[in-house]
Amino acid sequence: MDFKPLSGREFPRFSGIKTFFRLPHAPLDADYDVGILGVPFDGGVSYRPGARFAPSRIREMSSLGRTYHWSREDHWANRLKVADIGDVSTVPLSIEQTYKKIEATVLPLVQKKKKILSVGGDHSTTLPLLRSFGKVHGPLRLIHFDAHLDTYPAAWDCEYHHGAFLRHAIEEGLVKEVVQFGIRGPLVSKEDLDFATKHKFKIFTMDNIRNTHLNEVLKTIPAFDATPTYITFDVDALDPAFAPGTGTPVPGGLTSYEAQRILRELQIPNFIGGDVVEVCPASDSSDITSLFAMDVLFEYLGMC
Ligand SMILES: [Mn+2]
Repeated sequence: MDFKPLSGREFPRFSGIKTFFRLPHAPLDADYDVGILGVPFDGGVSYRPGARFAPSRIREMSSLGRTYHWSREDHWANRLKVADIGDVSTVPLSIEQTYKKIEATVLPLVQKKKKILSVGGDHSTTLPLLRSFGKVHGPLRLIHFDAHLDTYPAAWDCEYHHGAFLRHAIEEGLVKEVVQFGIRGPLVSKEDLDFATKHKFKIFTMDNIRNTHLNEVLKTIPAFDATPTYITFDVDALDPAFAPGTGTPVPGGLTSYEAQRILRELQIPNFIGGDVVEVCPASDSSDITSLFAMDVLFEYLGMC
């Protein structure tokens, strides 16, 4: 297997069987460096369902993906063996069973030192991914793009949902350091911030990002050391004008360009994996949210 994307100059980008970035679909045990994995599960959402359909739509839109990163001067397809490793088997009626299946699939890959980029699914799916990475590399640094803190308590007596993955990841000792981008109100109450304050999150709120010129904000991103680092990107970090296809939209978010600039600025010596979550194709317009999710994956490939 050559792990090269199908060339758009030989086979037009609307042709071919859809895989992430037109890469070969490889079995889990194939000899790739980076596996792109679909996680089609949305049983953890509190508002609009539909993220279970995101991996297939993002495969479709990633036909437009390219292989050379201009600002990083990096051609990932020449440097890495990357494959579409298919979808995790999920259980649409059970978050607990789905968590077990995600971890059973991903943990052995992480143990073999594979980098895994996952395509959700709702944000509840990040917890079993962090369990897999945290057990091998942890405790981790987490870079988290989101409108929401995702440190919330149980809802409807359900401990696990898409607004609680980060609280669990910290309580379980998987994550020791958090840097967030795109966070904004309104909150349910002032106490919503207590968990983030207690655990010393570094938060770039929307006000922090917009109060000065973007170039000045980028200079304040910390220089990261070699702590194993995972990035999770909830597309609701973007303003709904740029990412309407999402489960819990919040006005006043990042533009797609601001998000690209922040991602391009990140210098991560030990990037171990990442995910992009909460794309809801049924609420999207012209697939712009799926297209952006493809772009996040592209940025991750430049960091691998
Ligand atoms: Mn989230």
